[in-house]
Amino acid sequence: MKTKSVVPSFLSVIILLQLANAQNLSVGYYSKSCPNLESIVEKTTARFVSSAKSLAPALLRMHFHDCFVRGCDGSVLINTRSKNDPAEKDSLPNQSLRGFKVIDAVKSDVEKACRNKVSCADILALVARDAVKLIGGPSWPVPLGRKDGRISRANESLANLPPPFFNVTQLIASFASKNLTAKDLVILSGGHTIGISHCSSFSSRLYNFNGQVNSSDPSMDPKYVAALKKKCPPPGNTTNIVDMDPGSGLDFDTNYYKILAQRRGLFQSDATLLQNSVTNAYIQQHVNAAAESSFFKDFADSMVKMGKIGVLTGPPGEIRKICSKIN
Ligand code: HEM
Ligand SMILES: *[C@@H]1O[C@H](CO)[C@@H](O)[C@H](O)[C@H]1NC(C)=O
Ligand SMILES: *[C@@H]1O[C@H](CO)[C@@H](O)[C@H](O)[C@H]1NC(C)=O
Ligand SMILES: *[C@@H]1O[C@H](CO)[C@@H](O)[C@H](O)[C@H]1NC(C)=O
Ligand SMILES: *[C@@H]1O[C@H](CO)[C@@H](O)[C@H](O)[C@H]1NC(C)=O
Ligand SMILES: *[C@@H]1O[C@H](CO)[C@@H](O)[C@H](O)[C@H]1NC(C)=O
Ligand SMILES: *[C@@H]1O[C@H](CO)[C@@H](O)[C@H](O)[C@H]1NC(C)=O
Ligand SMILES: CC(=O)N[C@H]1CO[C@H](CO)[C@@H](O)[C@@H]1O
Repeated sequence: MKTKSVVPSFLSVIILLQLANAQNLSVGYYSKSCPNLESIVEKTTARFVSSAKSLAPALLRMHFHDCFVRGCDGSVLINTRSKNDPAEKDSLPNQSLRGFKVIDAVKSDVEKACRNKVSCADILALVARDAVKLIGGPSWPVPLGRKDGRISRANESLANLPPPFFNVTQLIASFASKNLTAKDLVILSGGHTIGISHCSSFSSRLYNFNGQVNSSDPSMDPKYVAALKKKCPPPGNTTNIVDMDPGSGLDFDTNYYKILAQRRGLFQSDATLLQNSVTNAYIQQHVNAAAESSFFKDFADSMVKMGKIGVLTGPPGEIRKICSKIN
């Protein structure tokens, strides 16, 4: 009797421990296997960002796209191997991703110091943190221990990444599906305080809004509509770009919330954050530069949460040798 009941519960304890372990990342994960990892990553990232600051936003966005599609498993970095099975990189939302060469350079420097030890998914999480810090944002300890995935599918990007025309209800649902809250949504959207957008990502708000000739989105300040029309001539110019946070697009600050409150958010997904009580309250509390330290702390916490989405900590995950190719 006794042994019979002990054996299954002993087994289930082991299974439970393995499940718990699968969720487990830790800040000191490479302290023995690659003790200088973080200084190597920071040095190489800084070399790129100091000569082209605009890479910083691109690297932050890349980590977001990685985490929302199949979890933070480096799948965004993989190149397409066959035309009838395109990788995430070749999906519509990813066509504007930039900075893959930075990840390749960091990986190559890390490999020189510690061969086959550090995953590309972890490198991307560290690079995103360093990029934000290098342009005046917060820094935070990054829990590590992710393994790299072996699958990357273009159609999963479209299905998992929220598009710029989503309303707040749709955005909250999208974030909830990744275990992130409405508060995480408004905090992480604060990433739009840096970087650029192509006109094509928002020109539907400027011209023929909702199919009505010559109408624009009434939720956007008409003066801002006029200014954007000058930069984005019709029809759907796909080459022109604008700063998402004009005048402060390379400074990580609270200006994003200030422009949202002025009805100058660039995407519908930004503007719509005024329409929900939780997200609106956060915006109103952060319109002033004085709220910067509160935003910085929140951003760090939400980035750590985002960095834990669907991570692989064991098989079938691997340590990729080259970030753009599965082993
Ligand atoms: C809430 C849902 C989100 C939507 C709908 C969204 C949408 C977009 C779009 C359409 C662009 C412009 C792409 C282009 O036309 O070049 C963009 C850029 C950007 N996004 Fe988001 N985004 C979201 C959340 C996030 C999050 C969570 C982060 C990071 C924490 C982020 C960081 C960025 C950055 C830094 C850029 C600028 C990239 C560059 O300069 O190359 N976004 N986003
Ligand atoms: C997660 O890792 C940390 C540090 O390595 C360890 O202290 C903790 O017990 C682990 N937790 C689980 C659930 O494995
Ligand atoms: C996505 O593409 C793969 C092949 O690349 C296919 O097997 C799968 O059914 C597709 N999924 C959806 C939702 O279209
Ligand atoms: C958001 O969009 C969905 C789907 O189009 C719609 O059902 C819902 O009513 C919209 N919510 C708001 C607040 O506009
Ligand atoms: C739309 O606006 C353009 C530019 O202002 C103008 O030339 C055109 O006549 C307008 N079309 C209609 C149908 O109002
Ligand atoms: C977009 O507009 C710019 C001028 O504002 C022009 O130089 C460029 O050729 C246009 N591109 C396309 C694809 O229309
Ligand atoms: C969300 O949390 C649940 C419960 O902890 C977990 O089973 C699920 O895998 C998580 N989802 C993601 C995308 O991380
Ligand atoms: C289809 C397509 O344009 N894919 C692009 C995705 O993004 C990478 C990096 O910018 C490009 O190299 C691909 O050509």
